[in-house]
Amino acid sequence: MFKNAIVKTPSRSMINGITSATLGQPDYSKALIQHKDYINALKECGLKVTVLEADEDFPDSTFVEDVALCTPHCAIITNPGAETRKKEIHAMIPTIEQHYKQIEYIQAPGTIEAGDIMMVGNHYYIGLSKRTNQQGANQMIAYLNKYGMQGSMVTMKEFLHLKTGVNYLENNNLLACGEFFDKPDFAQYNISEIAGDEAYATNSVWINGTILTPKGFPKTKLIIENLGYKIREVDVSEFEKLDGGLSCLSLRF
Ligand code: CIR
Repeated sequence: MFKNAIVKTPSRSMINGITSATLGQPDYSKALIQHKDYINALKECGLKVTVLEADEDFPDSTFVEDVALCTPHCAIITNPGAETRKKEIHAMIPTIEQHYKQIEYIQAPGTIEAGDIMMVGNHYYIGLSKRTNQQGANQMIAYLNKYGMQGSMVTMKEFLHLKTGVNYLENNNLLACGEFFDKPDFAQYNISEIAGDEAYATNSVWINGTILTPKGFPKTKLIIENLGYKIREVDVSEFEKLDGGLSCLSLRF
């Protein structure tokens, strides 16, 4: 079970965030409303939410998931692969220090963004994406081992981050899209395939028994319902315009 979440208010500069999407520029006022509802959803799942102030210097800094991995035993501050995102870690460290005694740091030339890390119990899958390299993954696995956890690397080429295309919903259930559907790494799980036209909804998140899922993806919603979960839909259309999914908007621990 998770107890805490950290989120960060979107900045006005988010309209200049990195994106590969062709959905147009985000509407800032709408993004703020959606972000508030996201916070409400986290609270409904029983989390105590720390809300960090917006930081205009970093357009993508609302996607806090990428800058730290918060495990039950330690937190690991990442070294984001995107040049414009590297310094986002500095504003996050003091907040992490309030929650963790054991904090580790990924060092260059290692890069890693925690959107590439999927937790399954004590095991962490690490996607080797354009943002996460092998040195970063090796450092991460060494830290996980130091605290009694395990990690393994997953090759990938289609998605921005690992969790853009695959997510663990607990109880052995996995949502997977595209290249991740038949990856041997995940063969042991009960995999539900998410259709290409709903790929964005693969990034649905288990929080204390409820699944947060993006609004507007009926086929995925049905799949999750049929797996027996309670669902909370959240409209995150303005973050989708920046390739950001539900999980990216919070650290949960
Ligand atoms: C980026 O490209 O870094 C942001 N626009 C989106 C980050 C999304 N984060 C995630 O999937 N964990």
